[in-house]
Amino acid sequence: MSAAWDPERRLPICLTCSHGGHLTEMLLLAEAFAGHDTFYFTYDADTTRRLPNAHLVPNMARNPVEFLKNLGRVWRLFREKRPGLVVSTGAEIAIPVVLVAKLMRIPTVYVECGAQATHPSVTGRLMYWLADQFLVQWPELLRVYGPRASFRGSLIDMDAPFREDRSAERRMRVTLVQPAHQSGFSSDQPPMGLGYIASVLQQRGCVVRLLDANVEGLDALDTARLIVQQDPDLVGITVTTPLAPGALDIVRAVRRAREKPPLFVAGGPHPTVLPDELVARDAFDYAVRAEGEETMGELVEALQAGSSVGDIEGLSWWDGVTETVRHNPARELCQDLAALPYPDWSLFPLRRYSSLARRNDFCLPITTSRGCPYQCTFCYKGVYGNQLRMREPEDVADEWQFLVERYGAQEIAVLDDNFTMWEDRAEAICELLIARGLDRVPWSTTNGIRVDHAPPRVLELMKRAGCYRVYFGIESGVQRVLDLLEKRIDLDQVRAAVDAAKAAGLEVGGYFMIGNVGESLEDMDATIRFALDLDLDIVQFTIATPYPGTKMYEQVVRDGELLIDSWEDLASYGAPVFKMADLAPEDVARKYREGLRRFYFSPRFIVSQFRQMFTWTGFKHRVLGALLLLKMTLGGRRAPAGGKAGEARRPKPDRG
Ligand code: B12
Ligand code: SF4
Repeated sequence: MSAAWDPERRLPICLTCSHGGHLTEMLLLAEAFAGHDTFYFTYDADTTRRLPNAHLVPNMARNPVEFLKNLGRVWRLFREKRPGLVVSTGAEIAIPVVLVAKLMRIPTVYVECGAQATHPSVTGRLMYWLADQFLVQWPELLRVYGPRASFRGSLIDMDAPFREDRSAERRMRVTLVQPAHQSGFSSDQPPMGLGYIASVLQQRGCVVRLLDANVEGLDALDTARLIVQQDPDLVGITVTTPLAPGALDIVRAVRRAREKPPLFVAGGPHPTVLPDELVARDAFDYAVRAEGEETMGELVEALQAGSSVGDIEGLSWWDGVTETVRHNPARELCQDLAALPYPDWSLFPLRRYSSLARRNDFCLPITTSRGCPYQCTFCYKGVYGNQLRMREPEDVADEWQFLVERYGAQEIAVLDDNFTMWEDRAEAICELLIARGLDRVPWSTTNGIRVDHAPPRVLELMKRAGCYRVYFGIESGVQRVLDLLEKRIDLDQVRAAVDAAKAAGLEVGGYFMIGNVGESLEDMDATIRFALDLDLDIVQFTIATPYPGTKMYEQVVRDGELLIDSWEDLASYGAPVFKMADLAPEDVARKYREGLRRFYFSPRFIVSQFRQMFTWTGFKHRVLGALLLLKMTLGGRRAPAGGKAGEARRPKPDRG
């Protein structure tokens, strides 16, 4: 650091970045220099426009005229502001800034937190040469980065090594992957489980990359090709049941391509319920069962130390000596959710996600609790269990604020199974959102809340705190079916909750299932009528689907017939996947389409959409939604030819 530097003295400081690719770092820098008068010099872009005190200039890439103009702009700016320090992250934009700073004898610091640490570009090298200090990690930042700090980069200035420098160490390279859905329809949302795992790995010194094959539209072979190119030491794949065949395809393709393949770890619902399906000599080396943070952390520590994995709770692994799958004892549920790091969204292609169920495309998720004490027969709860664990309101509001301020999230999706279960806590969270001005950012409870935990005062406060829509898990309009599903709600509670939410000014969405175990044709009709009679803005009908590990799955395997050829078929929204007693698959498919058609093609719904067409996202979502509905209601997917339940339990063999 320059001799003139005194952190106690209040200084004007110029922070420079290019298009906001370094936005996270720039905001962290501002935080690190809190107490000084910081201002930004950046390119004019969507991301940078949100920065406070920003001087926005046109992009000068390959434009010498703009380069010269920027020299003039910086000169005038610095004459006016007289900065005591210039700190830059982006290389190209920093060149005129640092040149002028040199002329004006202002100390300059170059902070590079990305790949340039190991592979500096030409402009990066020029910056190292120009700047007084060439830091890719900055001691000041330790305070705001927390434990991640010492791993985010390394010191380039070898003559004055920073004592936390880890650049010489061999760090484990990890690629985290979400496979693409190979069939069915699903909206694109960032996989939060991988976000948590990424943060845990970075805390342990790993270099983490993320590949969301789903949002990038990559099939198994292309995903494998990219993994081979990245050449990681370890690949972690998130696996729900329908993703299991695709995940295995990826692993086997990488294994075929590499003489010395990386280690493969599966995590998520499917490895939790059926680890034996994934762990094998030619497949995954490890399966992390249930919550993954602690287990994965201990696994990479053991791998880095070369020690045994035999004691790591929650882990299943391939034992090459006995050629068997070993299952270590289960791990206790995490009791201190506040101790978990926030998911690292900076690794995700955030601008690529989009969901028709949101108002804004740039929406980030949050979970404020884990677990659920209910036992609905269709719901898989192997990951988070029956014990409800709630985060403190302050902790929730802190992460919420972080998502809005650091990433610029335009909407928040609450993914909890039970956001309002403790009503006082939900109210306290809402109060904090209002107090911190976060009520300006719209949010919704996308995974549904229970109708028996939706009193008017909570709903009203949610609305005031920025919530625009609640979804309720209603499932059926027939009490007998609700009882069979062990939902533990009644139809009066449904009506009361929907009315209360509408009265609070919220949009209301209802989740319904058609073709449940024990349901008759009349029951399905009654459910559709019930859904139409409620004052709902959105409905989602799904065909009841038994996932392994649920009571419904046991019922179907015991008393009926699964009609699937592969686990992939369980991602279908349009085709029945089981046959049972009087429940004919053709009737279920017909009623499913009828429900959608009668709700979405009703004049009331169509008229209600007009006022939402006046924004670009609103218009786009409605056009895409209409196309999707046409596909689902007119075509639908034909029911699979069917195989025996026993055969269907195994995923398809590798398709090469
Ligand atoms: C949000 C959500 C979605 C979103 C986004 C999914 C996504 N890409 O992340 C959408 C709407 C797209 C969706 C779609 C589907 N979903 Co969904 N979804 C959820 C929900 C509500 C929250 C998921 C979440 O983010 N949780 C928070 C994160 C932190 O938890 P997590 O992902 O489980 O991750 C933890 C562990 O599993 C583990 N882990 C996860 N991945 C990895 C990877 C590694 C390497 C390691 C070590 C550990 C690890 O560590 C994480 C931290 O503890 C859950 C219910 C729930 N309570 O979890 C259902 C749930 C995951 N969905 C489910 C289902 C069935 C589906 C669909 C099949 C529905 C359909 N008919 O198409 C599709 C399949 C989509 C897919 N990617 O495979 C089931 C899964 C059952 C099963 N056996 O697979 C669940 C559990 C609902 C339920 N209770 O039955 N879903
Ligand atoms: S459906 Fe909802 S209430 Fe029922 S067990 Fe699952 S998370 Fe709990």
